[in-house]
Formats: sequence, C-alpha cells, structure tokens
Amino acid sequence: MFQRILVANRGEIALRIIRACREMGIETVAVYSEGDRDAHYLSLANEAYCIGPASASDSYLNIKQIISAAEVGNVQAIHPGYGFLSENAHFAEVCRDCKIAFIGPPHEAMAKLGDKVTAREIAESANVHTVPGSDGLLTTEQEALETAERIGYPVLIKATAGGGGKGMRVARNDISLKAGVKQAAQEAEKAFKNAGVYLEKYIERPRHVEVQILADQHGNAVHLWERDCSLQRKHQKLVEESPAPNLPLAVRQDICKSAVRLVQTAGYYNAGTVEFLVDQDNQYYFIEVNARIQVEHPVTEQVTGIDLIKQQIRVAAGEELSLRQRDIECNGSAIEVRINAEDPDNDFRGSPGRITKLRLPGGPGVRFDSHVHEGYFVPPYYDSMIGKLIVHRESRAESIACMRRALDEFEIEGIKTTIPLLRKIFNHSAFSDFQVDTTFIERTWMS
Ligand code: MV4
Repeated sequence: MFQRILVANRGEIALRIIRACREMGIETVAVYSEGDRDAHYLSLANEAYCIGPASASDSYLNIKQIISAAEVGNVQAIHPGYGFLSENAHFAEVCRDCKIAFIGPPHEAMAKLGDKVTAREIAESANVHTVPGSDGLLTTEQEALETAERIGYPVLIKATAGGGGKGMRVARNDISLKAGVKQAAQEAEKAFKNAGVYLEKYIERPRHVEVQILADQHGNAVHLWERDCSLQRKHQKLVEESPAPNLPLAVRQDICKSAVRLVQTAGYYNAGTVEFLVDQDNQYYFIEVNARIQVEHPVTEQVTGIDLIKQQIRVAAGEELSLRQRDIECNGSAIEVRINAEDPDNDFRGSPGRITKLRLPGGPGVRFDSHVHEGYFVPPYYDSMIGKLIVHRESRAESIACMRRALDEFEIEGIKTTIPLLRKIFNHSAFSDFQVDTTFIERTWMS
C-alpha cells in the first residue's frame, strides 16, 4: 500500500480524499493555488505546496508544477479527483513515466474511451446497446444524409472528442443536418482540435442513468448499481439518486451487467462510470464513459456501504478487489443535491464572496461533503459547487422527506446559493411522483 499520496485537486473532493487517506493511515500532500491559500482543509494534509496563481491553467492544470510537488513531497501516487487533470490521458502517462502511480484508469483505456466513436465501437464489441447512429465518424455529407434516412429524424450531431453535452446539435431535416454537420465539425476543431463528428438518433426526453463500476488490475470488475442524474440544468447536474426510480429491477440488472462487460472489454481498471440514456419505453443506450471518480459518488457509497475513494486507492496500489458481485447490495434510497454558490435570480451567475453565517443540517440520514465553513471565502476562479448534501433512508419517500427538512435546516448567508431551487424541486409533485427526465428543470422553471 502507498504511504504517501498527492491530492491534485481542491475543495470538497480534495478534503474527501484527505479524509479517506487519514482513515487508511496514508499521508497526504496537498497542492493549492494562490486563490486557495487560506483554505482550512489544507491543514488536514501532512504537507501543502503552492503550485501557482489562482487561474486553474496555471495551477491545478499545470502538469509540471504538480509533478514537481509530487517529487519534492516524495509521494508514491497522485489522486486527481474529478475535473482538472482527472481525464487527461497525457497526465496519466506522465505520472507513469515518472514512476508515480496515477489513481485512475490506465492511460490507454482513458484515451480509447475519451474518444466517443471508439467508445461506441468498444460498446458494440462488448454487446452493449448503443444509440442507433452512423458507422463511426462521418466522412461525407452523403453519409450523413444516408444515416439520417436509415435511423430517422430527429438526429443528434456529436463531436467524438466532446462529451458532457459539449458540441452537440439536433437536426430535424436534411437542410439543418447539412449545415449542422459543417458547423459542429468547425466548432469541434476549435474547441478540441479534433473535427471528428458522428450521428446518433436523438432520444427525446431521456433519463440519464449511469452505472458505477470498480475494476482491479487483475481482470476483476464489479458494478455498484446505478444512479439517476436526470435533474440537470444546462448540463450541470443538480440532483442525483440511487437506485434509479421507476426502473424495473430486470432493466437495472441488465444495464449494470452491460457496464461491467464494457469496462472489461476496454481493459479498464479503477473506479469508473458508464453513462446510459433510458427512453420512455425503458430501452437503454450506452452513450459515454466517465473515467474518473464522480461528484455524485456518495449516493452509491450510501446505498452500498462501500467507500469508493478507498477502493480506488487499493486498486491503484495493485490489490485485488475484495468485493464479490453477489455481496454488493443496493440498500434503501440515497439522494444528493449540489449546493452551488450561484444566484438563481440572476441566471445562476456565480456568487463568490465570504460566508458570513453557516448552520448545517444534521441528524439521522444526513451527510454533508464540503470544505466550507463560516468565514470561508468562496473564490471566483473555480466551479461554483461549495458542497453536497446527501440523505440516505429506507425508501425514496423517506429520503425526500429527509432532504426537505435538511434543506429547511440549512442556513447560509453572505453568498447566494442554489438552495431555493432545490427546495422547489423537492416540493414539486413531479419529483415525488417519479415524473422527471433531463428536460424537467428547463420545462418547469426556466422558460
Ligand atoms: C443524447 C441526448 C439525446 N439523444 N444523445 C448530453 C450530455 C452527454 N453526456 C450526452 N447528452 C445527451 N445525449 C442522444 N442520442 C440527450 C442528451 C442530453 C442530456 C443527457 C443526459 C442528461 C442531460 C441531458 C440534457 C440535454 C441533452
């Protein structure tokens, strides 16, 4: 096992990783930008190094600075958290070349799955349903038109280097398809330096269901059931839960088995998420793999009782998975909400500043994963998420009741947050009646 790990991230996930390491008896080296210099969680690491100015590209994305800190700090491994360098195959390769373990998948699998067309091909070879679409990248306008003819409109043009909704556009007829393919390719070239685009049938009002997997370096892989993350606004998730509501057990089992086949076929290890769209007839289609630990991992931890960060570290150290699939149960219902420093009355613009008052909810079933405290200054440079409120109860109805009362207990002053919107969601009958899909927030409150 590692004796010392560098945490290449900030905020709540940096603290989450430090906490796991402390419980495992592993020392931690934190890194921070000038914008995070006063953050309290840094004092919980054994050492902390400043790696540059506040701007992320000069600090948390600066590979040279992070590797230098790892050398000076004498660590055996780097945990990248989520965002920043977590899905950068080049960074994973640099770590390996420097004889530092990267706590994530092998860079080869990361690169293959990071390319969406290649990921689709791997899914097909693993016998996992994909969305009907083009046979690989589009090469000619004629091919785009023929594919649309075969699968039927509407279709979605996606960038192979995209993901998370970046660079997608819908086409409903031949004219918008021809124009859309050209524009999408140009945008993709600009944004990702890769102009490759492909077509998929556009699934209307899908649910977003993703499967948590864990795989070791010895060929073992298990799933930890699924999460529904359908409640989003502009591709930012707001609410995540496990198990997926309103999905028959047989479908859940099928999706989860598909995810395991896919990661085994890809030569993947560590924690990962396989994303699916589920249509109104409960048909599911693979869309992409997230090759990292995700923000919403706590709901899976709550229903399975398994600490995903500790598992990631053990797998990266070369240990065999001690979990057997038949022992991994999904107990009760867990729901997470993201609390962002944003102003709901001002188009969710970031609301940085000092937290002048903070009273946190607690009691049975409540978990709060956050690095913030009264007096904390929310810096303007990064993601606006300041914490995650997670509840775990025996049933979904009880989880919803628990979340409502936890949100009512939550008092925060000095900054604006998404809590008022979250309260509205948990008081909306469509949410308790399971009638939500990825278009719910926009349909209900944003138009
Ligand atoms: C889709 C889709 C409909 N049909 N693909 C958006 C993020 C990326 N992970 C995939 N996304 C979508 N892909 C097909 N063929 C609709 C979305 C989508 C979406 C997916 C999940 C959660 C929220 C979403 C919001 C808008 C669009």
